[in-house]
Amino acid sequence: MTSIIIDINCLIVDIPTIRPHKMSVATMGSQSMVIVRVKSSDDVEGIGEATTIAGLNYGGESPESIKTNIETYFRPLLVGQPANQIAALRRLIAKNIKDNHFARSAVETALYDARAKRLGVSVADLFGGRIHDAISVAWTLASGETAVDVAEAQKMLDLRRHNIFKLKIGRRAPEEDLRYIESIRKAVGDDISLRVDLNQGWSETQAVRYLQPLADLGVALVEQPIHFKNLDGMARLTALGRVPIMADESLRGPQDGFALASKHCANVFAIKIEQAGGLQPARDLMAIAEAADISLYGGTMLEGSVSTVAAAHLFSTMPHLEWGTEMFGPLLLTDDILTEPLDYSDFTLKLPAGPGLGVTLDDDKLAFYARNH
Ligand code: MUC
Ligand code: MG
Repeated sequence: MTSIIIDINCLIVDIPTIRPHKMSVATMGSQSMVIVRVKSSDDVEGIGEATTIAGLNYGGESPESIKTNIETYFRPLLVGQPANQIAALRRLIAKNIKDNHFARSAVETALYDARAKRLGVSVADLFGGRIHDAISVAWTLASGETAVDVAEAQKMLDLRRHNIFKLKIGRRAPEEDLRYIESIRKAVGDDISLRVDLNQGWSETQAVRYLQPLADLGVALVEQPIHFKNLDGMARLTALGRVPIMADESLRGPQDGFALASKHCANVFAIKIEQAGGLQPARDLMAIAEAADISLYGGTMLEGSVSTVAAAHLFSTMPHLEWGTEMFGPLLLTDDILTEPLDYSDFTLKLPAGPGLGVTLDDDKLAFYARNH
C-alpha cells in the first residue's frame, strides 16, 4: 500500500547549554532545535531536526525561519505525496524551494527515518549499511576561560569520553589565542590531537602570519580560518602546507565541494548534513572529496540528538573518516529529548540498533522544553 504524507509538524525546543559556548561568531547559552515530524497515512512517523548557531549569527537560516518555511512552503508541497519516493520529493523541493539547506536537511532526515522504519532497517542501511558501529567524537573547548577549558579537557580524558579537542579561537587577539593553545597543549600533553576553528575570524594576512605558530604548537588542523567566499585565499593557505586546512562555512553543498576541490582550497572537508542540505547531498559532497583525495571530517551545527544520530548513520557508512567527527552536540546541553540518550563511551558515539534513526522522542520532555510562542 502506498503511504501518503498527511502532515508535517514543527516544534522549536530550547535547551540551555551546560556552560557558555564562546566562538568568534557568537556566545551560546542555549540551543534551539527545530523538531520536524512527518506523518503519513500508514501511521509511520519520521523525525528530523535542524539547528543553527545563535539564531542568525552563523548563517542565513534561524530556527524561526526554518519552522516558518517548513510550515508555509514545504508542508503544502509535500502533503499528499507518496512518502517513500524520497528522490522524487527531493526533486520537487529543489524545483520549488531555493536555499534553506537546514530546513531541507530536517525534512529529508524525517523522510529517511520513516522510510527505513517501514522497511525495518536503519537509516545507515539506506546508504549502503554501516561499516563502523561506533564513530570517534571530538569535544570542543569553548568556555572562554583557559582554566575551565584545561579542567574540562582533563575531565573528558578521565571519563574516556573524548581524546581529541577542537579549540574555538579568533574571538581574541591572535597572540592571546596562542598563549591559550599553549596552556591547553601543556595540560593535555603532546599525544592529544588539538584542532582550531576560526569560524572565519582571521583575515588572510593574519592567517599567513599565524599558521606557522599554530603548527609549532602542534595544532593538527585549522578550520575555516578566513571568509567563506575567499576561496582563492583558502587555496593559497592550503598551498603553504604549514598546517592542514579544513573547509567548513565554505561548503554549502556539492557544488561548493566541487569548486573547492577543483581549486585545491582545502585538505579536509567538514561534512555537515544541514549545511549540505540533507543526508544525500552530504553523501554527494563526500564522494567529491573522496574523488579529489580530500580527507573527511564529520562536522556539527551543534545539533541535538536527532540530527546528530542522523549524521552518525551516514558517517558510519564511510570507509575513511580520517579526521573523525565532532558529533558531541547533545552533550553540550543540560537535557535530552530522547527516551533513551545516545551512547557516548570509549571516545566514541555508538550507533543505536533499531529501525530508522533508532531513537524515540520523549513527548513529556518535548512538551516541557517546547517554545510556546
Ligand atoms: C563549527 O563552526 O564548526 C562545531 C563545533 C563547535 O563547537 O561549533 C560548531 C560549529
Ligand atoms: Mg566550524
